[in-house]
Amino acid sequence: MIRLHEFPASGNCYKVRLLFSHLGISFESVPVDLKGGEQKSPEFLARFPLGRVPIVELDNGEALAESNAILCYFSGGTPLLPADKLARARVMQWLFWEQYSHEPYIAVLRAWKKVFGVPQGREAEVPILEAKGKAALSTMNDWLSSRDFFEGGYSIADIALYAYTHAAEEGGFSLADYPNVTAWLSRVSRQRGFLPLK
Ligand SMILES: N[C@@H](CCC(=O)N[C@@H](CS)C(=O)NCC(=O)O)C(=O)O
Repeated sequence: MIRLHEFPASGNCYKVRLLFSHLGISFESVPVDLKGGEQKSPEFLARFPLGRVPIVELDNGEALAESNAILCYFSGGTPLLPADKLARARVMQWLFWEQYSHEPYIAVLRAWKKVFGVPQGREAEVPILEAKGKAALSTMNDWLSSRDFFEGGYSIADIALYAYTHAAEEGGFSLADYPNVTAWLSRVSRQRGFLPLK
């Protein structure tokens, strides 16, 4: 049985649960106590050196970290990761963009405001993250003005971007300002196997 090491409130872990549910992949959930720092314990790091969740352990004992790499691994050979070279690269484009230009702002603000609190001494970063998160939502809104999904049909690009976008209001963003994004969120929530973050 595949084991998913995860933290329930994490959008990065939610991506993997969404994918597994869509594809009908069974797994065992292994909770990791992020608030207690379990992911940085010597025992955890000895097994999973990247020290973050999600991590999947495969049936053969191999482990894989990084949410979007996990999405790629399990979606290979399915319509969620197109076979066409350009379409596949465009899906990757959005996966990389999500990690560099979206998640570091929208997910971090949500984590600070909703889960862990703003770390002491980092309050001045909040307006910067807000501005960069809004820029990311605008980029998505523009791209979605002429498309139903990020690349062709429903793909892992949509799963990766859905995870933190749909929860952006928990980080203080107003999704009503991005109508193409809210319409897309609704389309994603109607896909097979959809399940809420919690
Ligand atoms: N780029 C990684 C980010 C993983 C990540 O930041 N995970 C968070 C939970 S959402 C975590 O484990 N945080 C604990 C820590 O950084 O010590 C991915 O997409 O999987």
